[in-house]
Amino acid sequence: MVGKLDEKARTLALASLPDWTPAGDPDGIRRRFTFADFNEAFGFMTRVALLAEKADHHPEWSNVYNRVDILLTTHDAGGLSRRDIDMAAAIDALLKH
Ligand code: H2B
Repeated sequence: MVGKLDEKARTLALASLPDWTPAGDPDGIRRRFTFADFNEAFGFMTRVALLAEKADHHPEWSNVYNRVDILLTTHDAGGLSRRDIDMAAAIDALLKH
């Protein structure tokens, strides 16, 4: 079982993820992704889904045409945990190649 990040770890982790914004309710981080069209957006979602299954850590998300909104929070911990930070970094890495 993974725990919520304490204040110091949280600040440090957020500094390493400049494209993600703290979200209040539920406690987590969010990022909006915009693509050329639905096909690109859904392809991205497919790759995130594979990551999520592998990590057993699943996003709260929505998609409207070319836009994907992702919120990462850890249900088991009731807030932001290391698992969210790792998942955010892995999602960011998908876009670098
Ligand atoms: N995803 C997220 N975002 N938070 C969790 O706490 C979580 C999860 N827990 N995916 C996992 C699945 C857990 O329910 C299973 C049983 O491992």
